[in-house]
Amino acid sequence: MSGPIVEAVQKHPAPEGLIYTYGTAGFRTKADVLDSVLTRVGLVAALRSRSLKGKWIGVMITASHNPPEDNGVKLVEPLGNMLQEEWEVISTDMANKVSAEHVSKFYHDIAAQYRIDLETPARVVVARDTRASGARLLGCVMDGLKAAGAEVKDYGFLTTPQLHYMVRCLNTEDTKDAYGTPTENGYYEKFSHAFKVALKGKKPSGSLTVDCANGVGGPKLTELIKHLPPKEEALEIFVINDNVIKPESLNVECGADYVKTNQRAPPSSKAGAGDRCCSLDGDADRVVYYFKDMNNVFRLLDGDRIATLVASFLGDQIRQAGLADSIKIGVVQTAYANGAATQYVEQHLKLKVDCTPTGVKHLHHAAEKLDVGVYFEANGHGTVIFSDDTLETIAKYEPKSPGQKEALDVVHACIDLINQSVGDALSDMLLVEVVLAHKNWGPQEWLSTYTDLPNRLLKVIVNDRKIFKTTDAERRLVSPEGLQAQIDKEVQKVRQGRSFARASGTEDAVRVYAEAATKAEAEDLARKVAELVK
Ligand code: 16G
Ligand code: ZN
Repeated sequence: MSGPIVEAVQKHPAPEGLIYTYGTAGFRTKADVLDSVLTRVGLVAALRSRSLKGKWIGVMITASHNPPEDNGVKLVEPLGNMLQEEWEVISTDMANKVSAEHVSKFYHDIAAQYRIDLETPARVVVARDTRASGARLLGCVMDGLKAAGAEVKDYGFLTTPQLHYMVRCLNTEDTKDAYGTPTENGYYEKFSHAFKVALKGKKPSGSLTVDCANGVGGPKLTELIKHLPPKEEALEIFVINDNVIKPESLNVECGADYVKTNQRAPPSSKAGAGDRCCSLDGDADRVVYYFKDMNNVFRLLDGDRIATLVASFLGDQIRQAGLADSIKIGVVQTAYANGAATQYVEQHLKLKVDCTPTGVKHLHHAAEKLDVGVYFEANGHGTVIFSDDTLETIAKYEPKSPGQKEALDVVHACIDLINQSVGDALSDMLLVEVVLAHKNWGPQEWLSTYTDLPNRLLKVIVNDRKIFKTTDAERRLVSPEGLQAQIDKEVQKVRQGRSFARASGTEDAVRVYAEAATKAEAEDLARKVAELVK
């Protein structure tokens, strides 16, 4: 067998004995064993586009918060969503075909099975983060795309959410759902304009220090700032950890994952007590806030806090606009959400909470079923999505007073400000700033809304993590048999106890989470459950 596909695949041979999986965030591993995967992903992207009659499909080359020597790739569906599950399986199968002949045969088999006309145009958008391996891996994807005869738009460096934005814009251009102009400038214009309108002349207090994890978010934020209103009128932003010239510094002692995991600010941060700070991750799809309180104690405002802040604000604005009867807000969390956050949403905000398994796609799907779905993982991944019916209700609504109109204007601006295609650290950050400005809050007021239950997260290395099977949004184990009953027994021994164990989707380990009324009880519970899991 020969032909362009066989040739492209032969150029990037698969390492022996490795098995790849398209996991919760695509393929992700050490960059030096990814060449063959990237070429095969190019082929799958072209097939996926053809299966959707030539709609644009996105390919993002990134390993997010992973160390600099890692890399990865994920595919983006036409409206900016994560890849459909069926195609995750196809991607995994394709990545594990070793010989070029098998790859080519599988390519044609999939085309036959899904009745994909290989003459249909295939359109694919690619972008990458700032990792040193990115250029080489881009070449591997390109070889796959070229071999499959796809039309390619290469945007160079983008944040992951910017790539999702481009895909959605390209597929909605010239339709009634047009999302924006598919250029970097279009992105900055859209979000900066919405920010200005949403602020309604209010000025966020103090300044904001943004740690960019030495990743692609740094230069992109610097660009965005050029489009924002001048600092005298709106927000003063200090950009730190934006060194992309030294790719080995990516995510090292900085970034959202470092801050959330270590519960401390990046050592490079010079922010003083009470100064508002936030950290993006390596591809800028995650954000967490934090500050030092008056006693110089580090205080984290994580994804749970962003969700509660935003849900309460949107709830207020929708009520003030007179739309509370027709639009219901819901919050989607995972089992990692702090019990105090869940209680605050249910009992104080009186909103519905759904719990889903870990991973953005699960939260996104659950949020799609709501009028307004506010979804965030505690680690800072998240966004807000508005259903089509809700958008129509809002568009048609005629306010009955100046107060209603004012609130309605804010809701409109928030819809534009929130990246509807995927969680976007830059857009989420601007949204938080808008809410704080409207509430006239600093980080301390935000923190005071509720008190987190002390908690502990442990990573347990086990022989075979696949035996850990869960139910009830990962909150209960069904296998190994009997283990859940033992965990329940330990949970009952502490006050306000809650604990669960689940196999990680990104590492070869089981994660154990525990929370309780006191730090000592939470830590003790986590340790006991970890012992049971071992
Ligand atoms: C991936 C997920 C993230 C999730 C994390 C959990 C996406 C884009 N990313 O990074 O949402 O929190 O996995 O990792 O879905 P774990 O399974 O190792 O705990
Ligand atoms: Zn990320």
